[in-house]
Amino acid sequence: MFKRRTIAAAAAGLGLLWATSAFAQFADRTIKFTNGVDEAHPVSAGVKRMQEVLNAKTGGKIKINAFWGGAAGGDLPATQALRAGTQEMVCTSTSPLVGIVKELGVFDLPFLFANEKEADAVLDGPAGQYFNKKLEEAGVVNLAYWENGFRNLTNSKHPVAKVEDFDGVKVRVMQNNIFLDTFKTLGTNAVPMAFGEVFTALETKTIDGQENPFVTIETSKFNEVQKYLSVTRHAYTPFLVLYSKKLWDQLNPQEQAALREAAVEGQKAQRAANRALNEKSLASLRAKGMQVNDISAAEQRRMFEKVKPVYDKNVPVIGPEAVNLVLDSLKKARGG
Ligand code: TK8
Repeated sequence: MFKRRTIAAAAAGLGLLWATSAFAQFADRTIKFTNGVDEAHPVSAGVKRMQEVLNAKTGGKIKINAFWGGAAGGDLPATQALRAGTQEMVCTSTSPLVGIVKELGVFDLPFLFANEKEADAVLDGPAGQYFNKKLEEAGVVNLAYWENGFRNLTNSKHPVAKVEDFDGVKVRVMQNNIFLDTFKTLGTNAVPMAFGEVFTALETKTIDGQENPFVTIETSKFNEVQKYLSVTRHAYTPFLVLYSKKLWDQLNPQEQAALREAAVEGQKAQRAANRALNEKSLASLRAKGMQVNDISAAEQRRMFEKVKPVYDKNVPVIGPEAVNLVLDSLKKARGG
């Protein structure tokens, strides 16, 4: 009996030794990860998957500590914290980052992508790599492109179903000049504002409307303070999963590989969850009392015609290199 126990203890000891040495290249790390969306948003499915992969790859040594709903501040200040090396990770829309990487503005051009397949083809191909390089030069490493989704307008004033209906509606836009231009050109009174202030501004009627994907509208409960939803699908602004370059450079290659792999696995889970939820969110917003206005293809074309000057004005600001790269990828994706 005694002998058996000794053997068992010795075996357990060996196991422990093996486990320790198997993950010896990983330091114990807790990574701060922030974002603006609620925990109910599929970004959390992505983070959950990331953590599973990290557990398997690092024996649980790398842990993600996620802060939801802007609890740890907005995406732009977080991105600046990454650049300074005082925070590890943020999941952010590209749009508030155009002051850091102007080329990202291409994703703000209205009606650029028609569907998720086109977005994936651009983001997961050479164009995506191009933006990753620009981001890295600016002090942040993009581990993967996740999905926010196609953006749609909501407001509390009146139904918006055609171009003329935008007139005079006070709409919050992201802190981004192309969005500001687009919504001014459509006739709204556009106001740039950080995401964290939107719910209260809608509630107090400081603004009439905002624009975001169905899933974000529902998980951020905007339906509680918004009556009308217009299926405009006017932009697809990707989520970036960023890591501080300063802190990234302090990781060893195994740690970097584990994090990259986790973010890419997370991407699959996050996109799948987001896409599965998109139509459900629309149905649920309807069930919760929102009045939904579909935008006909003809009306969407009229909107596109109206915002064409936004392209003329902003393509030189974004830079033709980035724009052409994305347009070429799109052409390929469309089989042209
Ligand atoms: C969430 C934001 C948000 C974005 C916005 O952190 O600001 O409207 O669409 O979803 O990235």
